[in-house]
Amino acid sequence: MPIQPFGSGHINRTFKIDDGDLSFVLQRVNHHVFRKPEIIATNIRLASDHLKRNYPDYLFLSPLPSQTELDMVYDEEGYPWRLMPYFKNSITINEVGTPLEAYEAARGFAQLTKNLSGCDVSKFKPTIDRFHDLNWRFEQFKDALAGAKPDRLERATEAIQACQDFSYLVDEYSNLITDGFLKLRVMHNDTKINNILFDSQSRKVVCVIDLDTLMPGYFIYDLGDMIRTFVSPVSEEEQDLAKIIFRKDIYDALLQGYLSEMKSELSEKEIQVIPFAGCMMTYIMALRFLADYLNGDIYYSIAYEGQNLVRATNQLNLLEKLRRQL
Ligand code: GN1
Ligand code: MG
Repeated sequence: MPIQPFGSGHINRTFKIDDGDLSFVLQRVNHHVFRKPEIIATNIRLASDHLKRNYPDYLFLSPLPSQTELDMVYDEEGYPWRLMPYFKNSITINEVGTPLEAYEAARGFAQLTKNLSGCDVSKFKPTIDRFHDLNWRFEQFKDALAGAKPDRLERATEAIQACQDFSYLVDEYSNLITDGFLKLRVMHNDTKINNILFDSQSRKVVCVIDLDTLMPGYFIYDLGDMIRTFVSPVSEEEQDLAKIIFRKDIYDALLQGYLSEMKSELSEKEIQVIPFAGCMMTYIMALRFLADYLNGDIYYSIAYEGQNLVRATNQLNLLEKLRRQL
């Protein structure tokens, strides 16, 4: 049975299996990152039950049960594995090409949040604690700075300075959370463009994928990560900073698609913080990539030396451009 590496995730290991007419996606969950993988399974189960009851036609990607009816099977090293269906004629993209793609993808993520709005959010547990808590990520960045080797500090001087210059966003975030008007919802929490499956012909959304971080959160996390990954024509891997631009038509289409599902769910005050969402999520990724570079690349997988610094620099450049526009 042919098995080959698949996808572009930074954390789990993913394979595609072809078995005659049928294909599957096999995934080894990184239990160093997801310390309690069973929480992933429970959250997905809760969401899936709710969706089956209330939106039977909605396509939600649950793992296939094992022979013993388990969602995940552990290997001798303690890694959980799971199997998912692979949809023929479906594709993922790493950059948004057209406003229609932005509209469709944003609508897809928004529909998930909307369809889950009737769930009891208190039953969902965090699969990673304080995942998008900007205060926490800034603390981790400071710890990484304190423990970094001199050569890495030296190479990252500019990026470190930029991260410090943008730290007023941490205060804005804290104030927002303290104000308490952001509603806690069940969010996807990893809404980058390549976590949407498109039909290769119609370019309509088939379903959202990568549900590891389906857990309580605020809408700014999902909308912000879409802004972060949709508006620029190049991905977070791009080294040529001149290619990073803010595409207003894509931004507008993204918001239209998102609000076509979520407008009725959001309060006036929530709508007002939409521009902050994109900046906050871009900043959090800059901090996370830079902290990982300073820590010696222990979290995100890298293909070449210095890749996490490249990613951080890319995100800081995007952040500057977002700040000018939003
Ligand atoms: C990680 O592994 P992947 O590519 O699904 C990360 C996300 C980041 C993303 C940046 C659990 O996602 O938070 O936005 O990289 N996931 C985790 O590409 O840390
Ligand atoms: Mg992910």
